Amino acid sequence: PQHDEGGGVVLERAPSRVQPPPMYQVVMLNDDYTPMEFVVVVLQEFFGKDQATATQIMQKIHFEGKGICGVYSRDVATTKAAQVQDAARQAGHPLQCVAEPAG
Ligand code: TYC
Repeated sequence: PQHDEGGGVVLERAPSRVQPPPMYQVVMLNDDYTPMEFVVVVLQEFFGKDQATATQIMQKIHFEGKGICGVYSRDVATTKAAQVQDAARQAGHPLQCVAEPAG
């Protein structure tokens, strides 16, 4: 609080020292064995994509080798990558999913 000429109190906001958390992208890698339909379902169930968007992302991964499924805080990104790999192993697929610093 600072006092102005008239003796009143002027409240000024201090510059915020709070920084947004560093973001991590969840990247899925292509392979020759995981069914396309499994990848589309994963993108819907774990990353909240609609069917059309999930299909586009799956095709990008299939043709370009990898693709970004979503961008999150580090905790959320690493958890999602682990959950996807768990689901893939349970289903017997070699799908690889990793979290890495975004940007
Ligand atoms: N290449 C796989 C196939 O032809 C499909 C696929 C897409 C696999 C994306 C993994 O992250 C992936 N069945």
